[in-house]
Amino acid sequence: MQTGEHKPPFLFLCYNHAQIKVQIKPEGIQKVSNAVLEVKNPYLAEVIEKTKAKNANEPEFIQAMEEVLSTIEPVVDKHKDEYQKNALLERLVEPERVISFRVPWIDDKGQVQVNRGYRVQFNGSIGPYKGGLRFHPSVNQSILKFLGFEQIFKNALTGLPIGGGKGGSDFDPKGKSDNEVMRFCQSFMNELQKHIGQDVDVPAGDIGVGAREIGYLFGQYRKIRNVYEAGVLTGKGLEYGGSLARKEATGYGLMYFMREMLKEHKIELNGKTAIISGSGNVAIYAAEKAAEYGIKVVAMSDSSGCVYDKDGINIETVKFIKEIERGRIKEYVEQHKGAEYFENDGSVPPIYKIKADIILPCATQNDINLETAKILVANGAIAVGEGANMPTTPDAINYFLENGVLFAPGKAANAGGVATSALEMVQNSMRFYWSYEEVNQKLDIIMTKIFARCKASAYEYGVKDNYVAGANIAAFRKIARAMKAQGII
Ligand code: NDP
Ligand code: 2IT
Repeated sequence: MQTGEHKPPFLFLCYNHAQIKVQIKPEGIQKVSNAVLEVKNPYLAEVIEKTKAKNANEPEFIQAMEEVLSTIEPVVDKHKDEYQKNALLERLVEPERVISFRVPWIDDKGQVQVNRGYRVQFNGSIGPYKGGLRFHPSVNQSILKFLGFEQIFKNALTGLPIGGGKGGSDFDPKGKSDNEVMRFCQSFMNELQKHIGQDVDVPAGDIGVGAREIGYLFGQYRKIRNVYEAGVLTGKGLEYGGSLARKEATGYGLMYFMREMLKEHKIELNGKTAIISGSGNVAIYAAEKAAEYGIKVVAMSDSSGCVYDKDGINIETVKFIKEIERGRIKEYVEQHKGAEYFENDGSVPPIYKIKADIILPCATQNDINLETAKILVANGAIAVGEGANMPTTPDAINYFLENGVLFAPGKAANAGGVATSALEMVQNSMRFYWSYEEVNQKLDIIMTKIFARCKASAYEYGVKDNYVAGANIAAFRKIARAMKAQGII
């Protein structure tokens, strides 16, 4: 990997609006081992093949499973007989429980609507199932199984006692009134409450689920169960059991991880440029912390398009549009006349054609494919930090690693959100609150340690600087030990 400040020479302009320059490959960058590797261990190869066959209609789950399993081969090599005898990998890829249920609700016109709700309780070996709820029309079992699977490893990396789970619905909160959202959340909780509890399973937010939805869900849980069990959900409002700094935690945590990773490679954050896909909870607070570190965030997006502001995105404007008005990112240009808006056209999202040093995908899965990765590398990207879950396809990750781009995998880099959720649970159990500074400092320490774990495991297993493998190995070793200790269950 490179040492010293990264100052690549630039060749030519290639994108009309954004002064994009193509970079000559800097000296000193060496090839890093790939993220998704060809597996030689026969037991591991067999588990991967059988899992693919058994879940053939779940492409996102297969993608997440294959990435993890292919990178833990050196650990499996060491423990092959033990894992095989106990079917440890076969048990790891099978959720402990998948719950799917009907969610009927009445819209503002009096019409009954029906959505499908889910909770995937994937692995509870190191603590109560923990993970967000996603409300988005694309939600299906494959997506929630990939998210639940990722969550097992992410939660293990935090060092806190939380197992892995995920849930959600194909309900689309966009364009719905507050009352419709409330009625949906109440109906969703009517069923979900049978399966959760502060020591059982603790949901939180994700795409489409923020403070408003958590409030309605918590209210219905309290009404049905007649108990003030604050720790049953996280991401709550500050008035009723929420934690200071939870809202900021995923985005800030991402930047703490990036700070550590770039420091390791002797690269200054100050003075760099960044693009951040998405403009939701994770993107907004990643942008805020990036600006604090002296990084100029030049573009942000939503699912319709992106805004480019060469002077740096004004994050207060984005917060107002997104958090207060629930509007679209294109409204940004009405308030910042120098800024430009580019609509998606179905090919490479326009945000990824804008030149920047640091790339922070904070929207959704499989946002950056190989074609996009090639553009980003050609435009001189130094580092990618996944604020979203699995925003980069495996071939794109490999391309980044092969081209010396530092890569921070989501399950490590975006773990600050769930880690702070666990800190919210701690405060709920104590019936006491920490100050903003206390929570934020704990978050910083947790993210710093996560980076150290990824680095140490990558080094120990001969894949130095490959933090994808490092994160998977560090997390897997802990989960494997916990599963083994608890017998065949
Ligand atoms: P929000 O709902 O707050 O924001 C989501 C953002 O991503 C919006 O800008 C949205 O645009 C965009 N987006 C969503 N779906 C798509 C899509 N299919 N194509 C393009 N853009 C899309 O969610 P979060 O910020 O909470 O979550 C963002 C990512 O971070 C997700 O991958 C989530 O799993 C992950 N994450 C979240 C954590 C948290 O604490 N919230 C913790 C760790 C990871 P639009 O409004 O147009 O839909
Ligand atoms: O993907 C994630 O880690 C989250 N959406 C946060 C989960 C949580 O329980 O806070």
